[in-house]
Amino acid sequence: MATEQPRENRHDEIDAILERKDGVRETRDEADKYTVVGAVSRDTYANWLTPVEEHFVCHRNDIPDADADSWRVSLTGDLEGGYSLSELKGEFPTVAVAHTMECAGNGRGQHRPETGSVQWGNEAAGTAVWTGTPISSVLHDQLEDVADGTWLTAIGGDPSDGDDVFARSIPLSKALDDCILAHEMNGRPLPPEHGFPVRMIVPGWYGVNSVKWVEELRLMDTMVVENSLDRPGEHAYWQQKSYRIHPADVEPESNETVETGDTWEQLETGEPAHPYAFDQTVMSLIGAPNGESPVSVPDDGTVEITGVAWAGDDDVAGVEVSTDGGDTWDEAELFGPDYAGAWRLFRCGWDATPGTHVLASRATDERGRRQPMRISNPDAWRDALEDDEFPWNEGGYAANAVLPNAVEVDVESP
Ligand SMILES: Nc1nc2c(c(=O)[nH]1)N[C@H]1C(S)=C(S)[C@@H](COP(=O)(O)O)O[C@H]1N2
Ligand SMILES: [Mo]
Repeated sequence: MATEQPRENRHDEIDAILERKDGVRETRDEADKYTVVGAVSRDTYANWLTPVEEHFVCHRNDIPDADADSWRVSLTGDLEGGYSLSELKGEFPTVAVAHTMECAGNGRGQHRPETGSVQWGNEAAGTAVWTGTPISSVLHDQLEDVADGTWLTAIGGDPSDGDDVFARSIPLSKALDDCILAHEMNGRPLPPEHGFPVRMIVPGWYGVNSVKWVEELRLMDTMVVENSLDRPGEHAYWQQKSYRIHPADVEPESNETVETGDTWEQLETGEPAHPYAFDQTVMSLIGAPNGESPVSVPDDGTVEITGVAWAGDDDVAGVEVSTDGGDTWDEAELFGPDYAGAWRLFRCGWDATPGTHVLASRATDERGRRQPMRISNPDAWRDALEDDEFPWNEGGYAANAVLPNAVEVDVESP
């Protein structure tokens, strides 16, 4: 199957991206399939806005050679028609949304034993302001009599070197709530690797849902399953097989629908048995100190620890910071911009003493769900959450454990 083959072009793509973006570096991909670069430094997580140069990139197929003038987004399934890029820009309101994009595989490299594929540490997250056209405006005049439980499937125009189609479905309710077809990133035209000329942005949901190079939006009674689409090839790989959270040696079942897009709720309830990577689980990262160079204590003795915390569709309720590797915790202060779907900055003063210290952060969302301390062993799947562990899973998805993201900091004597 296509998705198992190494991809020739990925190294050329990565080299070209590294030339344009000096704030990212290549990430190890065991299978040599993905174009993957991630944030060079934790400094990215000491700031609210991620410059394009520092924003990670992740995709499986070759970047399509797109012409903005002839690109079209067709509306299919229970929809009809379609729009060129200039029609999308000209016929509908333009909005901007702030979105923290995190690859569902962020933290995969923290799984022991290793899970294969892309070995992300914590460098696959970033917050950008995306400009584009609201899905609710594009679909507005075609949505009379639409039933609850309808799904919207976005299909990428990236040519697959096998036969899988990059198609991802989200509940129509989410699409109408806050999703956009984006054509700018941080006020600049969309770079090719981020989806030029037009991509979905699904605020607060894992990156895989934000389909790049969108060429078709399809309204359906179910999420995409095999034979859902009017085109050749395998349709459901990216929705039903890949990006599912499951223990070792399991092939997840295909579902036509699920009750909730809340990934954590699916994990907790076991419904469906193998959750989908939809909205992002509660997570935080310390950005400063970055652990790369020693810290000198300022005259007043207090070092400020700064980081970011996010929780998908939910708000971050609070963040705790530890300076002793997770033994004791202090409450941090949330500050700065507060947009749904985007991370919050946090800060906490630290009376630093000379020596080596392990700093960690732990966020809780508005529903009281807190980041677990570590990733479980592979056989602890079902009980993991109760033991304050994130369930090791074969794809390495949705990991949000505290300790693997801790940062070791040397404090110099004055
Ligand atoms: N068409 C298409 N869209 C895609 C992908 C892809 O392979 N093809 N990769 C997805 C994944 S896994 C992620 S994490 C995000 C990354 O978006 P970025 O590269 O702009 O950061 O794009 C998503 N959209
Ligand atoms: Mo991803």
